[in-house]
Amino acid sequence: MESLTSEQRDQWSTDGYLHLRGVLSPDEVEFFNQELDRVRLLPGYEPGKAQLGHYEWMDTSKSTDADGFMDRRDLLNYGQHFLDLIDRPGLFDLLVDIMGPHIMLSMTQAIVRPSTDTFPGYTHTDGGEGLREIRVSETSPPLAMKAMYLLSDVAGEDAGAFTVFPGSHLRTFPWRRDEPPTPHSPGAVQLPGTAGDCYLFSHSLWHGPSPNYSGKARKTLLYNYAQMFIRSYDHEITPEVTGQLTPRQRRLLGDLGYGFRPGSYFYVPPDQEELIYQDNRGSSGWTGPSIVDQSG
Ligand SMILES: O=C(O)CCC(=O)C(=O)O
Repeated sequence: MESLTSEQRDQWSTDGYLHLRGVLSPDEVEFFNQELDRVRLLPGYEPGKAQLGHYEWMDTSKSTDADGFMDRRDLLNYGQHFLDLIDRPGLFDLLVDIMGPHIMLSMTQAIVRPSTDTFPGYTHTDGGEGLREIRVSETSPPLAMKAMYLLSDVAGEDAGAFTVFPGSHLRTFPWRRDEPPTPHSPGAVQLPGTAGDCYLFSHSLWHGPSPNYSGKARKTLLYNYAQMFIRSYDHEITPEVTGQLTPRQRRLLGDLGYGFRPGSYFYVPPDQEELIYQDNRGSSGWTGPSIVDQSG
């Protein structure tokens, strides 16, 4: 399997994120952009009137504006190509190099951030207030992290950039509920990017979208991973998707190879490392080039 270069390892440890360039090919970027336009018209989990961070099953068939806001969860049933991204060759190797092999997929999400002057951006850690207070050391694998695939070019200030506070995953961050940090608070870095790039970042890193005044929507796909004992925030594997998954993908979705028993996930199954480290290239249908060219 591929592993981080020493430069990438240093950046991950110090900054809490990596910017990988050209992970998706231009054809794949176009394809996934069209997929997001298609998925938007299908019912699915979207934010509604539920508590912050909770999603409701919505009939979205009337939301035809392809550049309007979308925050869709549970992508795996929308097609094989969403399954294939679970352990994208090349990228997944780096993820395992960062997290170790005892992991599972914890969430999938597609976000469209429209150009608008009504959204000021949003800055947070993932995993909520709990994980915000837990900062593993720079020599430890993270408890949880995200791969965020950029499907749009992002250039300039306040164009919907992924915005980070480098190193904030390691230190006490001065946040107040009544005056939360913003994409313009001291230390914020708006990351420009090209469609096809992927950002890897720790859940403990303060981050979020900048406002988007660019005149065009910014689209992304997000795949989250967690140490297996943390488990998934999404649904269990559904009958529709199980048949199309490789053994490694099944394991990443929480199939331990036996029926659940109290204590399952406490220890990983004995074949965990064998499954995670195996090269699935042939079986996932992947035919593209291997990545990775990373720069800060
Ligand atoms: O939309 C973005 O730029 C960031 C998304 C985000 O903050 C998240 O996935 O936690």
